[in-house]
Amino acid sequence: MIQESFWQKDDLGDLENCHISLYRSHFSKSQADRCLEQLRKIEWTQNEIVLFGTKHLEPRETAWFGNPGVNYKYSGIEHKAKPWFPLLEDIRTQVQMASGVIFNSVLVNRYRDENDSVAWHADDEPELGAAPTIGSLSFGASRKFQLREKNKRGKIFNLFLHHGDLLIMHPPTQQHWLHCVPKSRSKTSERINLTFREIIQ
Ligand SMILES: O=C(O)CCC(=O)C(=O)O
Repeated sequence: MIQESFWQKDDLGDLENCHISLYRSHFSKSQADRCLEQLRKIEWTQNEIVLFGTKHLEPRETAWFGNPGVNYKYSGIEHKAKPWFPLLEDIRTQVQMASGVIFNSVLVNRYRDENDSVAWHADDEPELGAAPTIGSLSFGASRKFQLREKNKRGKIFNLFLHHGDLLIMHPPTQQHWLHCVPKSRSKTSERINLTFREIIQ
């Protein structure tokens, strides 16, 4: 059963050029538990990223899956797609049905604990095209997800993504807004997040 809710206007107002749908518990607890258990077995990589000219280990682990030849470059790293496996194909079908968008790839992210994070960014690399839709599904620990407008020191909007929640970021969100998952101050267990994308080839 799909439970759909959108930004609560009371909390967030009308966010200009930000179009987001949030489906709470899109996967039931038992489905989400099964996904988390299987996704844990992925072969993870911790990449080096370059920040202000210095190399660092990315504070999370990732894996890139997609159709043959669908490669993706971000933070200076070229990711070669590993082939889909049955669970990932099933999840992709469900995310496609909810979003109405066909995805040819997914970046799977593993936040091992409260110290893992992803910095402010937009999914706006040229290979995602001018108007990308991102389908983001979360399993495991709840983490804070933040949004703020690009090029502005304006308000930061917070929401928590829980086990089984699906967030769709529609166009033109990536052109105008940044998002991040900050480190958490409280002790946090593992979270696995999947961001489905369409790479234009
Ligand atoms: O973990 C998340 O919820 C967001 C991940 C993300 O923004 C990304 O991988 O580009």
